[in-house]
Amino acid sequence: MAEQANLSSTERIKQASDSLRGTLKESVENEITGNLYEDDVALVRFHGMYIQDDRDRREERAMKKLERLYSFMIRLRLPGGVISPQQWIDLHHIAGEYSTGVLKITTRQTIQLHGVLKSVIKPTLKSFREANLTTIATCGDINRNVLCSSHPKQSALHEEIYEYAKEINRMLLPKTHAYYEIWLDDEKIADKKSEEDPLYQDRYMPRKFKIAIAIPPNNDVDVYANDLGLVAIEKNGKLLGFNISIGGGMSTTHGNPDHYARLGSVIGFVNTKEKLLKAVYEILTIQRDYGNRSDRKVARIKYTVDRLGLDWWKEELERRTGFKLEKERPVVFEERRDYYGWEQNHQGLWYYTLYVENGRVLDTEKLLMKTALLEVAKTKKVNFIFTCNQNVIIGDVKEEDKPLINEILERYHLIAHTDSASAVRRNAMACVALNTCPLALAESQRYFPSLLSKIELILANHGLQNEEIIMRMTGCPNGCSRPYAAEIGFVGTALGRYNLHIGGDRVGTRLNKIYKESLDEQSILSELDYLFAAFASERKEGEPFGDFANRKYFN
Ligand code: SRM
Ligand code: SF4
Repeated sequence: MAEQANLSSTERIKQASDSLRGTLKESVENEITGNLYEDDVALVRFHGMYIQDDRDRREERAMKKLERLYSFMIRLRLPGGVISPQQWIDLHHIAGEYSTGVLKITTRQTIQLHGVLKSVIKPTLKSFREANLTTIATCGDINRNVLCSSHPKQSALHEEIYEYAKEINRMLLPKTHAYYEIWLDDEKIADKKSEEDPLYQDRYMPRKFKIAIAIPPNNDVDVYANDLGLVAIEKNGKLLGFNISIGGGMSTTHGNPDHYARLGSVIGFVNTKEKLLKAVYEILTIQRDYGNRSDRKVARIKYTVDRLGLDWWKEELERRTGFKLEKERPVVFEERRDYYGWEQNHQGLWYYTLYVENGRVLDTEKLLMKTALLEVAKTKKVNFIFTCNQNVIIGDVKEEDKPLINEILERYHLIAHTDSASAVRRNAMACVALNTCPLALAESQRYFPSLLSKIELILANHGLQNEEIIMRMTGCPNGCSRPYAAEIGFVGTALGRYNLHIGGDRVGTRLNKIYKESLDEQSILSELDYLFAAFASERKEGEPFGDFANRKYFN
């Protein structure tokens, strides 16, 4: 078992928290500050929230001797990223009433609201409950939102696999009633026994835990970037089972090779639902028992996997489940993207994938995206599916309803907006970073669009404007837009400076490497100019940029 001495302070906070209650009730009622008591900052995450402050206003507030402008980011739990039209309508209004109003689609297929003041957390969460939505355990040391391939076009199995995502999600929820008591004013449950949590016990996981299910040939969920990845294996439309991978994770630390990004290692295959659920559960218990609880920087499963070895993991898993994993089945991923525009699925239903720049659904002078999507939702003839590329699919549209939905999308120029986005822009992602993320070293979502405009010109100069190169940016090395799994990654090191990574493959099965460090914009553009010139003249027939870069610069 993991060393129990030198527990990190977070471990002690969790253990002493009375099943994640801590002093959250008092913290929230304290009107003197917009912040929480220190220990509650860690605990509130288990309830789906982060305390943040407006970093753009720090200096001004400090000059006026005011405390930072605190507010909360709140994240929904939506396995597979699906919501109903009524839930969209509710979400639209909740966001408008209690947050900045922006519906932020995340890289893990869900929605975040920003700027929620402490005084309105409870009304926000109560409104979510009325909308049958929850934020439970979307953050914290626990299993997060379970991702599921969002493309109905790909497979008749999609619905079946989506049910797996929901079931895994349910199985790994915490047992505590704290959420209901603190935020929703439910009665305190007298029977403490009902809160006993054999999985999470009193200290939960050593660190966050992430699961994704991919349906080949599309790896839109970036399955190997997850602590636990499941790849559905089918034959002639029939589900045979799942390959299981462990040990994926993106975060690094600048200048510290002990903190690294890693893709998941495939450890085997299971052929029944019962075995799958058992294996998933026990992988969590192994990580719970052996993950590092002293140093949070090396507490993710990727480090436990490398420390103990894959053979040890397989044996331990076999011991806990009582069965052996079968040999993994061959898998071919051919792409990792969203299918923009209209697509029809095997049942004849229609799906419109809308391009949403960096996942931000809002109204601007140029584009009333939020208003348009509200009108779409009000037809009640669609469902919404969020993708892991920060887009939204307007889905399950019947043939006879398609003209109505299409007319709204046309009228609000959303079709033109999607069609006119360049090949690189459609494949690009940036994390949130400034002004809300406390960990940001550089800009990301506020800057990437303008950098992309300059990159588009360089690509066009080399005749590469139609290349679907996957580019991702983050404002720090934590990797929230999975930049290390991109063909080109920009990782913030300081304001206006980024490490340039190249050489990841198109489908998310090879990480990129650092090519140049801490470049400013001018240097980024001239390096890319040089790289694209070489790519245009030296690439092999059909070779994607990432493969070319890996072959030329790292082999
Ligand atoms: Fe992330 C922390 C935003 C996906 C790795 N991430 C944060 C925080 C909460 C900052 C903080 O700890 O205070 C960011 C909030 C910014 C804000 O203002 O909203 C944040 N992460 C995001 C989102 C919203 C980025 C986005 O633009 O979509 C994504 C929300 C996903 C979700 O719905 O749950 C998001 N974060 C990811 C991913 C991608 C993924 O999971 O596929 C990663 C890399 C994969 C991984 O986990 O290894 C990721 N976020 C991190 C880390 C590094 C974890 C580590 O192993 O060290 C942190 C920092 C931490 O946990 O200490 C972090
Ligand atoms: Fe914040 Fe860093 Fe994540 Fe970007 S990658 S949202 S800057 S933690």
